[in-house]
Amino acid sequence: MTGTAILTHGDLDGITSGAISLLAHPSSDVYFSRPSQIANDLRRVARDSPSVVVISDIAVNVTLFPEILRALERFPDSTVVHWIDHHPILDRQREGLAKRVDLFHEVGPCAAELVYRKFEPQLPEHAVRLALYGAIGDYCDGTPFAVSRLEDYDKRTLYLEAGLLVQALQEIDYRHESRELLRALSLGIQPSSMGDIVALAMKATRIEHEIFRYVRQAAKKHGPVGYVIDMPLGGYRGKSAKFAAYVTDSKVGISARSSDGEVDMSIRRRRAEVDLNRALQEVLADFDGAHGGGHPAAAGASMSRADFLEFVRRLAEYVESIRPGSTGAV
Ligand SMILES: [Mn+2]
Repeated sequence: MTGTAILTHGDLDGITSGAISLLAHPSSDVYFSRPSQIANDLRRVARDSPSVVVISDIAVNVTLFPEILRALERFPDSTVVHWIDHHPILDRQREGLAKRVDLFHEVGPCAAELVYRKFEPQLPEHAVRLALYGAIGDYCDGTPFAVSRLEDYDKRTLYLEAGLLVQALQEIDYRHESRELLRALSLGIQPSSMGDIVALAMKATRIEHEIFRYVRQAAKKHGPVGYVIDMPLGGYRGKSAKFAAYVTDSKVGISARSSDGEVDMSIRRRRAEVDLNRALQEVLADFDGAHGGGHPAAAGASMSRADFLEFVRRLAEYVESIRPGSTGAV
């Protein structure tokens, strides 16, 4: 089999990463995945014995790590597996992964920047714009690469184009429509020329303003943590977590949604040095069946609904214990 496969995340950084990988490996099969699903998805892709697999913007989940390694073993030795990511990773997992995959990992840049740098010699000129959209989408636009490449254009225009994508993605079904978007981006079509994307971006922006008003009156506060739970509208999780921090004048904001006795949340920090990924590793260890993680400034978690308020209390304690100048290292 000589086919190639791309597995990437469904957010803007993931979509642009996938679009750049597609430019480097034309006519690949494209799949959207996520940390909790990557082992299953790899097992499925391994059945086709592809010659090349590119995995991008998928964090390595600590609990599922052995399953990921087992899934990777199913590929023939001849399959080249690229794993390109920017989420924090433990040393022993980095070593374990690197035994089977070509691992390109840095914390700081977005995944799209890394995919671009990895495949740059094979890429057309417009791919750099996709890397910059990914960087803007993931708040990773301060890297030396992003700063210098933004200067090659009028960066205000790039922010508009990236902003249209960020907003439209709030309203897009990520499996179906995102695949079309990924292909359109790889073809070099600009977001401002995609009528449906522009319309969705405007709709999402109006909804976002409504959500801000809602969070302002509904958010609750516990110490340095502001939170909102079960907003009348789904989605907009990262944005409403930020709003919850701001409107309660807190260092950390949470936007949570409960269903079937479980609660799932996005967590963001505001003017705080706390490393949210590290905070979650510490705090979640005490809650049965809870899991979560992500980046220092943006993370997610899920747990039993019954544990939510206790989790907020414990997280508040943790945030209060962080001294200025430290990030939570022990
Ligand atoms: Mn990312």
